Order: sequence, then structure tokens, then C-alpha cells
Amino acid sequence: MKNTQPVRSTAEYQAMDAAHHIHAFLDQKALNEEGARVITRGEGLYVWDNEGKQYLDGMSGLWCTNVGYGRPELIDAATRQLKELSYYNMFFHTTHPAVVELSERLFSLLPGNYSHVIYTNSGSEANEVLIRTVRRFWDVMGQPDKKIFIGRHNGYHGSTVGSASLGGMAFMHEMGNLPIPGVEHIAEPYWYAHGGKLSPAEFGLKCAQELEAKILQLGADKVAAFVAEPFQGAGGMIFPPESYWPEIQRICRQYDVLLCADEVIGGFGRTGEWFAHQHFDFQPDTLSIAKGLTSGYIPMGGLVLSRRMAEALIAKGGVFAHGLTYSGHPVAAAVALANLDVLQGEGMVQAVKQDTGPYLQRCLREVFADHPLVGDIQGTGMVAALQLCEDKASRQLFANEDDIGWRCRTHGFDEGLIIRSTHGRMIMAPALAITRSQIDELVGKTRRAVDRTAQELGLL
Ligand code: PXG
Repeated sequence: MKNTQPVRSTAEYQAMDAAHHIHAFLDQKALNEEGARVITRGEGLYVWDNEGKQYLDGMSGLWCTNVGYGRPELIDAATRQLKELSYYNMFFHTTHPAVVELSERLFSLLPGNYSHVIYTNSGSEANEVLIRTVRRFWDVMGQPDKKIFIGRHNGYHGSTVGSASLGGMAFMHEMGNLPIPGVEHIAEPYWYAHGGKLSPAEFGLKCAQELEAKILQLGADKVAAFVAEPFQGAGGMIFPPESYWPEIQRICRQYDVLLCADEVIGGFGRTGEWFAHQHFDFQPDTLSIAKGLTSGYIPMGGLVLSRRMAEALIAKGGVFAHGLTYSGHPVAAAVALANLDVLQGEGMVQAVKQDTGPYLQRCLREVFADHPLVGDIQGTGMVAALQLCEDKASRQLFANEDDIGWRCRTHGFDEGLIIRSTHGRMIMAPALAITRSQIDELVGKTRRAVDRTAQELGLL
């Protein structure tokens, strides 16, 4: 597929961008010296830059374009809805068909213990709403002292004040005096880096039991909820040991602490199940969703509530003092519904579970098991991470792993592959629409990027 003619030169776009735009999560001064990559087009699994260079997008945008780029069904749904009803709100006793249809479809995909959703525009907002809704729930349950949230170090729940507080990114907390009061953190279940001599199972239990210790320290009557991603996404695609989630669930149930799963990355088929908590086999009380809900074509997120929570809030809560202008936006809802039609109609989630997911995971393990730079391969379905390490036997990480990961990712870009580094982990999460031959391309290009990095380090 040919790239369309650039309207402006890349240098022009870069200069205009540098003049007016503060980017996400980077040193703006350094970017302005280097110039931003200008992406102009996307189709299927590929994007093109302003120079016409093609990239296989190994991270589906930002873990969100689950059906791939440019699907006409989603584009047509947006166009139809824009013509029919371009905007209306959910305030003042009002609804509209697009959002009603979407809600019904969403709960046809979810287990029966969930019944209601509060729509937002993003994952960060879903987690902001989580804080207020959980606190409100405990108020109406007659336990107004249950207010504290427990999150995890290196967890990611968004970039707004509340959601960044729930998250455990120290460098984010440094900006803007976070976390807010009433949020505590426990260790992340990252066995490769922190497990020491413990087996993964022992380490998983140890990390989970930190939750129990924290609840006992704070008082169970003060703790509202534990919030976590089923697997850590932005933190490095870190999969917890198998012993972790059953123990977390036992602790939450024992102390009547709500279990809140952040499904923003894991939801909508990423693991081969519709939601990642189903892959890990635990039953959260709330689900934060976004990204794959619309495959990123248009912003939309939400907070899914268990029947127990929704019934209590509806029966006893009175006025729910929350609402966003764009909650349940009709165009977003129409696109989400079309997205779910494609995911379901083409059996994409099933394919990830039964065919393409196992194939990707098998190829990665075959290609990288004996690689001198790769100490561990984690993942399931359409999400995976390669752990780069200095010494495989002792699981020694590189002191400058950020730099090495970044170099590897840059080699990936040279090879025409978008892959992401998080510290020393090379992480990938391509669109669920990927074919076996595109998986071959993804693994082959990743291999060349990792090999080039290993050669620079004198390991190959
Ligand atoms: N929860 C999780 C688990 C996420 O991954 C959010 C909440 C926030 O969603 P919004 O829509 O507000 O961005 C996210 C977002 C990365 C990266 O570098 C990941 C995210 C965002 C930006 C970068 O992996 N995830």
C-alpha cells in the first residue's frame, strides 16, 4: 500500500510540533533537538511515517488498536452516528440508543456478576471514578471509614491526580506531590528482578501476603480496596507467578476489601480471554476499561461494577454526584459497538486463544530461549515481554538496562518494527487481527533488533 503524499515536510511538522506541543512522558528539550517521528497513516497492522517508511506496529498504538487500523466498519459506524446524533448527554434523565445498545452488548460479554457501567473518556478517568465510587459504596454500606486504597509499586493506572496516586510510578509521584492521602502501595510481583532465591510460587505468595500485612497494619475497617492490573502493562508486561492472584483474592474476601482490576490493557481479548482476570481466574468487584473497548479509534473508557456494588449504590445511594460531558458519547458508543461486532464476528479473541496467541508465544520461546541477551520470556495470547539480562544464571540485570532496552527498541524501528522498551524489558502487544505470517515478521524483526543489541554488547 502506497503512502499518500506528505502535505508538509517532516522538518516542518517537527518544527511546528516543537513550537507548540508538550508531549507525553518525555524530556521535551531532548525531543525538540531530535524531532518527533511523524506518523501519517495506518492500515491493518502497519503504520507509515511522513517519509513513507512502513512499520509493523508491534504495540497496537498504545496497546489499543485491537482490531488493527482503518477498519471500515468502525469508520462507517462513526460516520452514521455523526449524521444521526453527533452529541447528546446522559444528564437530566436522558439516554440514547447507541449507549443503550453498547451497555447491553458489554454485559453479554461479561460474567453475570457484573451489571452496570459508568462511562468515561479514558482509563485515567475510569480510575478517578473508581476512587469516588468505591468510597461512596462503603458509605452506603454503613462503613464510612473504609476509605484507603492499596495499589502496587510500579503499577500504572493513569496520569491524573487520583489515578497516578493509585499507580506506583515513583517518577510520576515526584511531579505534583503525589500520592494523595489515603493511598498506600505494596510490592509488585516481579519475580525475575526481585525474587532472589525464592521460587516463583514462593515469591508470588510473599508479595500477595504483603497485602494482608498492610491491611492488618492499617485496619481492615479502614481499607476500601486493592487496585491492580492483572498483569502489569506500562510497568513492563510483568506476569505474576501463578500463586499470586488466588492468594490476593483470598485476602480481599477475608477482610472485605474490594478487589479492583484495571483491565485497561488486559481487556477486550489481549490474553485470549475477553478480560485478563478470566485468564488468571479471579473475580474482581470492579473492572476499569478503555483502549480495546473502541480499539482506540475514539476515546472511551468506563468503570464496570459488580451487581453487589451497583445494587447497593442504586438502592441506597441517592444522587450519584458524578458526571462527565462526554460520558457515553454517542459516537464513541457506536464505534465501540462496531468494534465489538468485529472482534466477535471475526472470532478474533478466540483466534488469539486457540491459534495466533499460542503461535506467537511458541515462536518467541523457540527463537529466544537460548539467546545470550534474553533471560526470560513472559506472556500469553497477544502480549509478551523479553527480559534482557547481563547474566542468565544469576538473573543479573544490566546496570544501564534503560539504555540497552532503548537501543534495542531503536534497532527495531530501523528494521521497520515498532516495539517498546520498559527498562530492560522488550514488550509487544500487536493487534489481535495479526496473521501467522505477520507474527513471523514480528518475531523475525524482533530477533534482528535483539541480535544487533547483543552484537554491540559483544555477546554475539
Ligand atoms: N490503566 C492502565 C492499566 C493503563 O495501561 C491507563 C489506566 C490510563 O488510560 P488512559 O486512557 O488515561 O491513558 C493505562 C494507560 C505505556 C503506556 O507506556 C501505557 C498507558 C498509557 C500510556 C503509556 O505502556 N496505559
